[in-house]
Amino acid sequence: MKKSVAASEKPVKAKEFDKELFKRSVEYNVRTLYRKNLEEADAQQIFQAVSYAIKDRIVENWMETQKAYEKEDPKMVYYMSMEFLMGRALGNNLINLKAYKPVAEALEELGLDLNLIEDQEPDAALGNGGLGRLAACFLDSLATLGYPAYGCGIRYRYGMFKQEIRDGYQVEVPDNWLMNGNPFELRRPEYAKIVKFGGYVSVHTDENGRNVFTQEGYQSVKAIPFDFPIVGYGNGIVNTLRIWDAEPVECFQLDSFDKGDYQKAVEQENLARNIVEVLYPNDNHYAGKELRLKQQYFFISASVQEAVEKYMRKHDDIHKFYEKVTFQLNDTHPTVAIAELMRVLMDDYYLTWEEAWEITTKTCAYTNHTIMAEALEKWPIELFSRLLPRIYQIVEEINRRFVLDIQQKYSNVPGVDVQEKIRKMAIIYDGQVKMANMAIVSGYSVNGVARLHTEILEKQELKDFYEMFPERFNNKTNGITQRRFLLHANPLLADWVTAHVGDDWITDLPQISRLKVYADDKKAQQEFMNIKYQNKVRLAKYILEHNGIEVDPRSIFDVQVKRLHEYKRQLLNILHVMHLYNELKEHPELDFYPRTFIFGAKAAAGYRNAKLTIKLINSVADVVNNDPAINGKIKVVFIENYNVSNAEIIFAAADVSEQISTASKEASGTGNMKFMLNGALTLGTMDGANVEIVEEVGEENAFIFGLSAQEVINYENHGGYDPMEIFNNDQDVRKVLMQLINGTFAPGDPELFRPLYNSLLNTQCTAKADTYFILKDFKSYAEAQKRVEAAYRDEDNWAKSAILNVACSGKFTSDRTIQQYVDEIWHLDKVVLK
Ligand code: CRA
Repeated sequence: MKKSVAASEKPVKAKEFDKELFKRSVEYNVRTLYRKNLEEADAQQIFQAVSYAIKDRIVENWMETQKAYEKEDPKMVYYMSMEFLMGRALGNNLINLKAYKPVAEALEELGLDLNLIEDQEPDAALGNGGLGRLAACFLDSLATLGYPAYGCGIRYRYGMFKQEIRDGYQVEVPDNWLMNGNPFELRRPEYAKIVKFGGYVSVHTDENGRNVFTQEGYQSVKAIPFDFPIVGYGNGIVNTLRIWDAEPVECFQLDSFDKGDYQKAVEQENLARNIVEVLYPNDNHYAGKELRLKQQYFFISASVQEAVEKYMRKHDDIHKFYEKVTFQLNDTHPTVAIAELMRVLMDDYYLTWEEAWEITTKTCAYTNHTIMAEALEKWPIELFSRLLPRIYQIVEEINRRFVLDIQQKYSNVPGVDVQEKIRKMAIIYDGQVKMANMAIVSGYSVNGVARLHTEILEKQELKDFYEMFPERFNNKTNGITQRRFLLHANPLLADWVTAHVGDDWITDLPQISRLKVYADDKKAQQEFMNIKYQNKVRLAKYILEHNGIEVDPRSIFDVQVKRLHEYKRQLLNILHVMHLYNELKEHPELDFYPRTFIFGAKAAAGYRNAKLTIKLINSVADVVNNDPAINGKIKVVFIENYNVSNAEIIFAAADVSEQISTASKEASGTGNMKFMLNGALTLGTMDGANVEIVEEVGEENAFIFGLSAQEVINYENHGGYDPMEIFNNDQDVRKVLMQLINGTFAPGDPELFRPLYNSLLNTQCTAKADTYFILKDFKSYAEAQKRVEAAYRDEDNWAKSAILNVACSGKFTSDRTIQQYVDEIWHLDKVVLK
């Protein structure tokens, strides 16, 4: 259902770029901001001056877009997310304004290099990994497709930590990304909101006989929004990412209850200071910290209040809120929005429970991003009710009614154990508030992020809910924006694609399939391989500058970049590198195609095995890279501080894309799609979106190995498998495992890697071993790697497969994902600027 609410169907052309005006404005900005001329200004100052000049242009479009929204009054999506991993803004804004090349030229005329200027910008790293980057890609697609949208999040003072590698270990360094100010953001104090924590709820009956609930004795924080422009590609649309900062409410202006309570005033000030201080650096893992729940309620309460106020500025009937607004909850982190919306509707607008429930359940939709048990958010009742007393009352009532529904539905059904249903499905159970259950019960849509993932949700993880509400469940396979990950990240390939099939792919990625006819063309193959080579040279230069390691761009670049997590099995990769090294040492005559194994990964600060895996990779690198006996045939590189901006360089240079998670564990993956778009071949398990990637490109153009998701699940349901059997029978596995504990890679401290060894074998049998099936999949992985090598030797055929990967990547644009969200969940109106 696509509606267009504007008169003109033709998208406006991006305004002509006025080079001279732009140059003057850069010079002017340097002068007024820093009292300097261009020659005197340093690189950071020039970055600021250029960014402000670009922002001037964006602001024009921003105002026009918001005016159009105001006039057309379309339905809006509020994409609520604890994370937006935006990366750098300048280059992306230029790309989407279609001004990248002219600006680069104008700067060159001023004696400036746009690439170097872009490097001055710190990444906006307000996210951990896939989930946060997905949110950023979605914003790009929403603006490009012309859908009215707000991103709602937190303006963390410190984003994802910077990773330094010292002596092979990860060291976390604070990411003070706002140090030099942020030229693109806009502070909007006029939209500030008050958010209340703690205290208690008092009830009294008003003159109309209504029960009125008020929170008393609370602490409050002032939420101040900062707006970021989200520029659509070439269509003049600019949407808004609104992230909230916290400030103390007017100092020592306490309400009557608090009067004179100095202690409380100080606490309030501290609360404001702490609440947005830092992003929790966990990916796919729930830590259960009180401050985290405060963060969640803080930005949700502010966003929900604003959404309702904004709606009421234009409409008079709150009952129809859901006709103009939808909330998409990015995982369970923003789920408290459900109870907050109920609270606002009942306590501020005096709706009955039934009225508020009708509106809320038609407004909220939930995306599930993982089946990993340790990621499930469950808050202790004690903490939840102490921090959010009114919200807790509402959650209790949602739960009470839902439990009644379960009883009603299943009491007379033969063979159904109602108590068991309640145990699994209740929102409050066992002293805990279960956020996923609340999100499913209180919304109109539940979606997974790849077909396999959604199937597992329906058939296993959320089976009971699927049985009760089958119509709510749906799949939305993730996607990525080709504007950032091809047009900006890989200009050589982008130009080559455009030269062959035109530039429609920029906003219509499936058009890229027209490249297929060139897959067998020798000239095209050579051009493609030449571009890949140049991108490998660019990455090699980065590695030399940042890691001091020399790598050969003629070797196979075999890349695994993503968060460090046991289920993603970087350990499998490095164990296999150890195995190859052993083979080369034993058979120096072996005809071995040179290979560069590239890793990049941040580990959560408290994740022991993940951090030790980083140390192992670096230790193996030390030995292998410096062993003259293997003649440089294997190089191992750990790229420090993997982030969005260096990712762009890395994807462009990859030959092999390692997507080797234990099947069933990676909900989708999105890095896999970025590699494919840049012509790397997938070496992976049948997990997450890999399944759909292989379906698009054909199994002959990928390297698939390992247990299937169903096989993994079967083992898990029967208590796991016995890795000891493999250890006893497979010489290769046995050898690399022994090397973990005999000091081969840690001569001074042979016990260093014992915890990794134990995680795989656990000879004491006190805990389950190898829960990620690393040894089980080792052989099949090693064989797949042999196929990779053989395939790479046939250069023409490799080029053909690589081109086909690019050509078949059309499905994986986030434009497609967003269009499906719009058609099947949100039902938004497209706005076209006149
Ligand atoms: N860690 C999944 O693990 C998925 C992204 C985005 C993740 C990835 O496979 O691509 O979400 N899950 O959908 C998650 O964050 C809380 O769960 C991720 O980024």
